[in-house]
Amino acid sequence: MSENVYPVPANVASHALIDNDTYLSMYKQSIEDPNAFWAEHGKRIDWMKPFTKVKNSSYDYHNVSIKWFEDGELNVSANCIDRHLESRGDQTAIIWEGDDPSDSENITYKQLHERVCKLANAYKELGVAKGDRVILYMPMIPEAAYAMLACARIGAIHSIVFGGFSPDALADRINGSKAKLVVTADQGLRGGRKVALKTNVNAAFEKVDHDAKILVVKRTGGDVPMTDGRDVWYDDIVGPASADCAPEPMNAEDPLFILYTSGSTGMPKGVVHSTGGYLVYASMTHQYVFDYHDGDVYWCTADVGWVTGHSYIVYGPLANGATTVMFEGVPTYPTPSRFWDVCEKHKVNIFYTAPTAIRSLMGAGKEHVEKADLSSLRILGSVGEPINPEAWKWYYEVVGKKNCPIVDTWWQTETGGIMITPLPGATALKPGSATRPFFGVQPVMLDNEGNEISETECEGILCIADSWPGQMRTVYGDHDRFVSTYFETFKGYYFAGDGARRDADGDYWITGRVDDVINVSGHRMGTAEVESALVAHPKVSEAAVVGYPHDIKGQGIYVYVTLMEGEEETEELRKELRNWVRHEIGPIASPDLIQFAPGLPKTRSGKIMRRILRKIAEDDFAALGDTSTLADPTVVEDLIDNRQNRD
Ligand code: 6R9
Repeated sequence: MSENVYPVPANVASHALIDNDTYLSMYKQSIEDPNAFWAEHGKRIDWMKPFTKVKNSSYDYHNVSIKWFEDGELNVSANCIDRHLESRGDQTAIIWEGDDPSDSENITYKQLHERVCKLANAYKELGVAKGDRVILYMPMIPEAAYAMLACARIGAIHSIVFGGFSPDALADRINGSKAKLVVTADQGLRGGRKVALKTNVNAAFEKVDHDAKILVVKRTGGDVPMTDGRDVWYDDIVGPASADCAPEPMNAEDPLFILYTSGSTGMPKGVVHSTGGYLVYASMTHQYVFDYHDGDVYWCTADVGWVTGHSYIVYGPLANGATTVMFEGVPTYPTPSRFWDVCEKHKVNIFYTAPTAIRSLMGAGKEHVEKADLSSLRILGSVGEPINPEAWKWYYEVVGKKNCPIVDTWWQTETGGIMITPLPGATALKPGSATRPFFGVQPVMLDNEGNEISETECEGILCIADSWPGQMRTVYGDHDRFVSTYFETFKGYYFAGDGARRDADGDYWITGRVDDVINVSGHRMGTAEVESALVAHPKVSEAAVVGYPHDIKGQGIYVYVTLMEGEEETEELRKELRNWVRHEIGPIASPDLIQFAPGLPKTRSGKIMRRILRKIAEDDFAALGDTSTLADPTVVEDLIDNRQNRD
């Protein structure tokens, strides 16, 4: 094992904010006396009314309640903008890098202030008030960040829907949150191709069940239909708006945003994040995990449609007065050198991306990396799925030239911020391990019966024993679902849905989901969602969806479908089903492999045995395990004979 441990590089250790002794003593205090620890660190942000209470949480299944800093008042946009104006008003807050390499813009904190205030006033003019919901369906342009911060400024709650989701998925979220306003662009631009955002919003509005307005940023100038009285061009209303807008004082526990995410059952849940605890946690993790120093240029390649974009493109970095890069394009356009060209162009010091991107760029060859001057890089980060050691080593050696630590950060939409991670100046690295908990985070390993495993070295289900400030507070409109999803399976713990291994040093290795959630290119998807889209097709009688190992995406989507009586199994129909799912959910849910299955393996009580389907999808049918409870064992032979993923 020892040859696979990478000590903290000396050049990083000598300047790092946190060394190992500091980590150990701060961690100890954060667990032994969370009230004292967070009372101190809660002051890292500005409060309009200081808090007097710190932690007030219960994981008791009958009474789950999570509150932090509950009597404090603050405003997130004031923390991300106003408080930096005096000291760094002319510093770049956002470096925007367009899809086209010749398109970029630096936005200072002063400019950010003016643009956010004007937009906040435009929101008010459109009838949006404190507590109202605003849906953002945006490309990666600076207006996406303005739109988030302007909501925070007036106390409106934003809910971002990733631009790759379909009109149906968008309509569900507009209706589910009863949003008053949708902010979008005429079209997005990714990899030289146009994304029909406004057209999708128009289609979604055919299903929207209440009155709402649409604010449209002109990005491409493409011809898009506008409806009088409902649709407004951004420049028409924001241009003349006043740049004076006082930030609304918000209670620490007021919701800042809702973000829909997939779970193992039913439709996506609206994860609700708070104002105070969330910002304290996002900003603190951003500073320490990335060892952020004043003046550093920091780039997180995520989309703002995912939680990573919320916490680590916008809220965490801006609360810290950082310079944050926002990238509109894709890693391979116009060439597979794009990421590295952008690092060179903006002299990026800290770079945070997903293993799926690393794997695909690794496949393109190291000459694309070596062309660029990457000497500015100091810290590398990974998020979204376990990083396989091969990709880790390539990232470390080819991109980081063996002197940039990789922080492999494990966390979730629900956790608001990073939970298990190395700290650059404190933690020895092991390729594939997220290593140790962040301050205030108490991971525990449980066996299948829910007993805590006391041995250090073990494998089990990863749960968290107590609350941390960034934790989600509820499922929007459905607190019971919050309780049953996260606190019922293992009473007294937050159940994350992941399995893990803990090694003899106490370092954590995340092994993947233990529920029916799959992770495709770092995007979370409930198999139930894809199944329900499939069975909505008139020719499908039954469907089962599982993940299978995929070289680039991490996991691919493997679909078993049973057709209605008399329907023919054709290539044509495969294509049709693939398009159907793209249309129902969005391109990210597009099935990779579709197997027609006259029968699915079921127990006598009618439950689909996914374990078997997973094995067949993995092309590992020699190890099917116990099949004695199958109602009809012959279906398995047919499934094996017709499997789609063979070597
Ligand atoms: C931030 C984010 C959460 C799920 C999570 C886990 C997987 C994320 C990981 C990781 C291993 C890492 N995951 N980071 N697995 N190592 N460093 O990705 O949020 O979209 O909600 O996904 O992603 O399975 O449970 P989200």
